[in-house]
This record gives sequence, structure tokens and C-alpha cells, in this order.
Amino acid sequence: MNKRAESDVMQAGLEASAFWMPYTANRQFKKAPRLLARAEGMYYWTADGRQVLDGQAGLWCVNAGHCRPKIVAAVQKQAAEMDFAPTFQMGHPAAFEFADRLARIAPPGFSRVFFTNSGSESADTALKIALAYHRARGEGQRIRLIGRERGYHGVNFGGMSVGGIAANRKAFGPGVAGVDHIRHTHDLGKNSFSRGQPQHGAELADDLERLCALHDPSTIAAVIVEPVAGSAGVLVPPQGYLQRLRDICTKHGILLIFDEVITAFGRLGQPFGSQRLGVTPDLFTTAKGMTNGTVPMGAVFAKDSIYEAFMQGPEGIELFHGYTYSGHPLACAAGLGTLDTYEEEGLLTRAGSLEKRFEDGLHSLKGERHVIDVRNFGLMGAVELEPRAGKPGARAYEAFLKVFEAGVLVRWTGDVLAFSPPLIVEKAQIDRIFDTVRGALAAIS
Ligand code: PXG
Repeated sequence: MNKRAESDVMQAGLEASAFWMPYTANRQFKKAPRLLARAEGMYYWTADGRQVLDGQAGLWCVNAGHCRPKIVAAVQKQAAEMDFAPTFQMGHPAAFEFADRLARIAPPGFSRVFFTNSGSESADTALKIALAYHRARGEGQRIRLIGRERGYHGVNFGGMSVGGIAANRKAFGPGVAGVDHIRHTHDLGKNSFSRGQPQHGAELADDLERLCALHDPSTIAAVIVEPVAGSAGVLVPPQGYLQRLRDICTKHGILLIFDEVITAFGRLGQPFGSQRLGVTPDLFTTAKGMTNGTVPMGAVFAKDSIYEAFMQGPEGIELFHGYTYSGHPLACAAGLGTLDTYEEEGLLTRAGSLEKRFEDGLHSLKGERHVIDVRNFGLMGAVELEPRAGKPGARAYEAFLKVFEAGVLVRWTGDVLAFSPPLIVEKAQIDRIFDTVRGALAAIS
């Protein structure tokens, strides 16, 4: 923020501000705002000049750390050279170059990339591709979409409908027709304090067979799950679970979609989560880390066979879908600068070398007051707190505020504190994040 804007904001206060803030308690926040003004590397600085260690990669997106020079330069150059170019019946080189670079780091066989502008758009795009794919192959009766309880696939109608978090759904009507959900995998009774993938629960994938029996598998187009559920509080898939889901989908001709909006771009120690987990979907969604959070962008990666099915139809537009800003020049430039940075610094696999320290630091919180679970995978982690009676989420929110006051940004979601530092994080910074959380837990009731 420039100095004048900053002082205007500070003087006027925010209580009458026009900004209707997303996913925020507006009245509460505007009375006691927390304003970030500047960022570099692992740190933010608040509007009043305090340094804050970023334990959350912004919002799970700034994987290379903040304001990285190559990305800044690429965006500045592109903004001056060509601000916008259509990608409907037109093109510009950066979009082709970025898609090709992405396909090169994708798991083998994923050579097609459809650009969107967010994770929500990626989820809806993947669901639409799945439906249209079946139709293109003469299986237009496959119209059902299956999500999972506690899943998060963004806020648009498709993603909301397959999503499984009640608060995100209850105010917004019935959603898309023909949607059903399999059970979630969170089981504190059996799996609390798991390090990495929990031992129990592979059989929960069989819940998909229940829905196949109910609806008949020939009506099901796709199943969408996050490889590791993020928003619901870092729910790591039990050992063998995703493979079992994969096998059931294959058996019934159902497409498996991984929502990798959080897990892609190195979060789990491999470029993509599917590589770390050893299970290959048919489509996967990305966003966030794709441009290091600098310019909004997302993408759906499709297996060659899916793209090819569209290319067998009559000449003309094969998929009636796309956004004005699909392949936006600024986003592509940011993305190319991001991939350069990731590759030069080995960030897409760096999480692997930090995972043990991260895991040990996180699990050292076991036994601290209020802590009922600790879980982790790659550089994703969570501490779950015992909720206060009748006030779900309140204790973790207070902990989040205390941690922030002590100079560390983490993520609050329900009764969970979540952690996903930029992949440039140093070991001492990992320790500082968890030591700060320890202090906060001791200080709250
Ligand atoms: N899919 C997944 C798996 C996500 O995590 C989206 C889709 C939607 O992305 P967009 O770019 O439309 O927001 C997400 C976003 C949290 C939190 O509380 C998580 C997300 C966004 C904001 C907050 O953990 N994930």
C-alpha cells in the first residue's frame, strides 16, 4: 500500500469500508483489522511495520516465497508489452509456452492443459470436461458427479455441490442436480496423531461401491477428491485408500478427478500430489502455486485420451467452455517466472528434505493443552484443538490471533490450525512456527 492510501485507511478506520470481505467476519474484522502491507521471501510486514513469518504461504499459494525477482520482472515486462490478448480463436505465445512447460513437469500422459483463473473455476471446468467427455464417447447417460464429505472444491456451483462442508453449502440452495457424496476419511478414534498417511481406513473407499449400487455405475461420470483435504483441516488419505478409489473408478469406467489446488507444485515433495501418493487420476485441477499466488490462474490437466476423445468429433469448437481470461498474458508470464524459480531452486521436491523436521516440530505439540490431534504430510500440517463447549472454532480462532500477535501467520479453519509454509522455509523458521503455536496454546483457555 502506498503511504497516502495507508494513512487514509488508518485514519478513517475500516468500519464503514466498502470492501465486503470474503470468508471473513466483516464486522469483527473491521473493528480490529489486521492489515498486511508488504512482503518479501518468508515474511510479511503489517501496515504498522511489524514483521510476520508466513507459515501459510499466503493462503496455500505462495510456494516460492514472496515477491521473487524473476516473477516480479516477468509480470512487469508482460504488463508493459501486451496487457491482454484473447484466447478464443486467437492466441499469444506465452499461453502455448506455459501450457507446454506445465505438461513437461506433469505426470506422464497428462499432455493437455486447460487454463482457468482460480481453483473454483478449475473444479467446475474439470467436472464439465468429465461430463462432456462421456457424451463425446457416446456415454451421455453418465451425468452424476460424486464428491466426498468434508471436500472443498471452491465456491462455484459445481464445486460447491460436490463439496462436503456444510457451512459452504447450507445458504445456497440445492446446488447441481445428480450429485452424491462418499464418506470422509477422518477418524480420530483410530488414527489420531498419525505421522504421514494414517494406517486405518483404506476400506472407506468402498463407499463408492455403495453409490454405484444405488445409482448404477453407468450413470456416474466422475468422482472428485482432494488427494489431501486442505480446507477441512488437512485430512491425509489413509494408506491404500486412494488406490482403492482408483481401482473402483477404473472398474466402472468412472473418471477420477484429483483436486490438486493445494497439493500441486511441490507441497507434498513432488511436483504433483499424485506423484507422491503413487495414484494417477484421469483429470486434475490446479491453481494457487501455479503462479506463486501472484496473478490469479488455475488449470485443469487432462490425460491425452480425454483430449483425444474431444478431437474425434466433427470439425469446429470441441469444448464450449472457457473464460475471457483463460491463458491471460500476465498470468502466463507470472507462471513462467514461477516455474523458472521452482526449477532453479529445486522447490518442487524441496519439501521432501524438510518433511521430517516439519513432522517432528508439529508432533512436539502433542500433549500441549487443548491438542486432540496432530497430523501431517509433505509440508502440510494441522493441529486440532478440543472445541469449547457450544462454541465450535472459537478456541482455534483465539489461538490463531495469539500466534499472529506473536509474529507468525498460520491458517485457522474450524477447530484446526493449519500450516503450509512457503517451500523456501528454513529449519529454524519451522521451529519458530511451532514454538509460537506452543506459546499461544499455553496462553489461551
Ligand atoms: N479446490 C481446493 C482443493 C482448494 O483448496 C479451491 C478448490 C478453490 O480455489 P479458489 O482459487 O477458487 O479459492 C481451493 C481453495 C482454507 C482455504 O481455509 C482454502 C482455499 C481457499 C481459501 C482458504 O484453508 N482453497
